[in-house]
Amino acid sequence: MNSKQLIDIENQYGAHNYHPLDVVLSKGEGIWVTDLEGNKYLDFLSAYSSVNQGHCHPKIVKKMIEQAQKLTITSRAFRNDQLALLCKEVCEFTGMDMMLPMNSGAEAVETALKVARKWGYAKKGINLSDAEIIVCAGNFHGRTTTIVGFSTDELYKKYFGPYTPGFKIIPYGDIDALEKAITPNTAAFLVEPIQAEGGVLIPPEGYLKSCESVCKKNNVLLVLDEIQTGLGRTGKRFACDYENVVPDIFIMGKALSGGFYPVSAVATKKEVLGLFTPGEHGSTFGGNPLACAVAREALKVLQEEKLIDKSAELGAYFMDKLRTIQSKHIQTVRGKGLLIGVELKKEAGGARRFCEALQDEGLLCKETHEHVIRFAPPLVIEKADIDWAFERIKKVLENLD
Ligand code: IF1
Repeated sequence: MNSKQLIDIENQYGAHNYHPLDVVLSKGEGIWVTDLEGNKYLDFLSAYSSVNQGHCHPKIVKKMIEQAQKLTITSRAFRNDQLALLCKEVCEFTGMDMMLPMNSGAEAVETALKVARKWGYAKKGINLSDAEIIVCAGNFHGRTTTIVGFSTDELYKKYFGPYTPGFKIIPYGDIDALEKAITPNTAAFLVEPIQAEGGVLIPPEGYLKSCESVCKKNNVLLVLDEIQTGLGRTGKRFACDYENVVPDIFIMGKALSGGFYPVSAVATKKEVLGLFTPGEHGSTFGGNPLACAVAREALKVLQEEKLIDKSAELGAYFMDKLRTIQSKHIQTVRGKGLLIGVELKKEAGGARRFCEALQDEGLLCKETHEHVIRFAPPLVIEKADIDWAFERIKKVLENLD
């Protein structure tokens, strides 16, 4: 079947909850993906930063096949020989004491919210059912009914209420707002170090550090959603490393499995995750041996191939180049590591048509928040690939009316 036929079938039988570019991919290798007709594209989205290690990384492929032939799932009713080592390795990587594995990012966020509430009651002494969690305007933490309830984007939440109570929304990047919003009932502050979906929004310098000290001073847990910004994407292990911030709760997902399989995790100091008792939380697939083996290898690849340093180096190189483009459409270029947003002026008519033009040039990008083109290639990209892509990006931004 060709792409056109598959698109028609998908449009007929699949729910229309996305508006994808009309390209049907059937192969991936490193930074490259290929469509059914054999056209090759440089992947500048990395499945929203899930394939930092590159598509179909051979070491992760090998590990996944080996594990799939041995044991895939036990459920947590029994132990398996991969879980313990993933727990240990994630704790070593994050500097935390305990971790809890889940599958999707949203599930890990839900896990963090649950354990933060329990901490509020068990440790902080908040009266049962009074715990509050502070979040930021413009947030993106996933699609579950609780999480969309504290979104500020009508598209994500409007028709999906009634919403879970107990959340307070403050402006992003505003430390005074955080101080003012905290009450004796505040258990936690949940925040993204960079709002990727919000348009690659970087808060003022020192913001996270101030959040850390305000949370400490008020006995409030600092919960960082590093699902997209973590694991090297921004040129550090986690984006909070730029300010030497240590959160109480790390949430990670996406590239934790190298994009092979949904694997997410919450990692904390012992006094937080140590509060869960048997039966209070869980997941059929969370912590299964296939997922754990894949995640262990994905973490190993990230470190062995020094992908975090590469992201910092090549990200800076790429951003400097992007800033030399003379285009009437560009408002600003911003980012950290290989998470880069090119914000277009309102008059440019939206980023979508630029993404479509880039597709014709062999680059797959996805607009975010209407006016921002996001560039987030797999971290295995080389300088020569960036140079190749840059010429095409420059051409599109300079030549499109
Ligand atoms: C979609 C966005 C990216 C995330 C952060 C939690 C989650 C995500 C910081 C939930 C997920 C995704 C999911 C995907 C599109 C995407 C996205 F544009 F919508 F915001 F990446 F930028 N925290 N992000 O970025 O993780 O449950 O999906 O595993 O929902 O369409 P998940």
